[in-house]
Amino acid sequence: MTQFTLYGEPGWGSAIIEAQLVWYGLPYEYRVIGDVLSDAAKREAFARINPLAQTPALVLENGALMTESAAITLWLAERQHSDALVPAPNAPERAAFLRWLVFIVANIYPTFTYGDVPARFVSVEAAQQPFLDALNDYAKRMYAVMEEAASGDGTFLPGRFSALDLYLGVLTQWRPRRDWFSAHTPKLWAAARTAHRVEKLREVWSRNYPKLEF
Ligand SMILES: N[C@@H](CCC(=O)N[C@@H](CS)C(=O)NCC(=O)O)C(=O)O
Repeated sequence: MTQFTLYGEPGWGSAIIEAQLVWYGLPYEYRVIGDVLSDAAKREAFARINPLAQTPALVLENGALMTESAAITLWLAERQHSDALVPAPNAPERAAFLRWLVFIVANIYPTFTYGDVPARFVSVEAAQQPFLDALNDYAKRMYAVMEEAASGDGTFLPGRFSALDLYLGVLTQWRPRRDWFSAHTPKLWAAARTAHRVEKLREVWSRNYPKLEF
């Protein structure tokens, strides 16, 4: 029985939530939103579901809409009564998990919101490339901060897999691209690779990143 509807686009942020639905074995229907960054009609249609026209957007069993990947991540773990991807409230690594989950969505994800189509935020054409360059430099600085905090154990948190590794599995497919991550943030890249190699997620990764090698 289909319980959830995930509005997504292959390769985009919906992959973070798709991986979790599959991890927990939750049936879902996947509705493709299309390239809402470049197609105005698709954007308008999707904005009728999520006013921000952003994915992930998840319709729950009771018909309520949930957006914001970090909120969905926390909610799914609570629903499943599982600490497999989200450390339990009393776990020693809970504080670090929450810190870095919010760090990603507050500091890194917005560089895509503003950078994917710079003209939406910077009307002067000549200023768009410098704006994009500054955003990309900023994102690199944020990743360097995360690299400092990463465990180096092959997962972001010391000694345990978590949803942070799923985020890294997705984020490292985006700007500044996987070669940059493997060269400059090897601990983050190793955590991403650990996520890519989770057997039950193999199909999710292949659907979203057909060129990904395992
Ligand atoms: N804060 C949101 C960000 C979601 C987001 O920006 N998603 C991108 C795709 S990776 C998107 O749909 N962008 C379309 C847009 O911003 O117009 C989250 O964490 O879920």
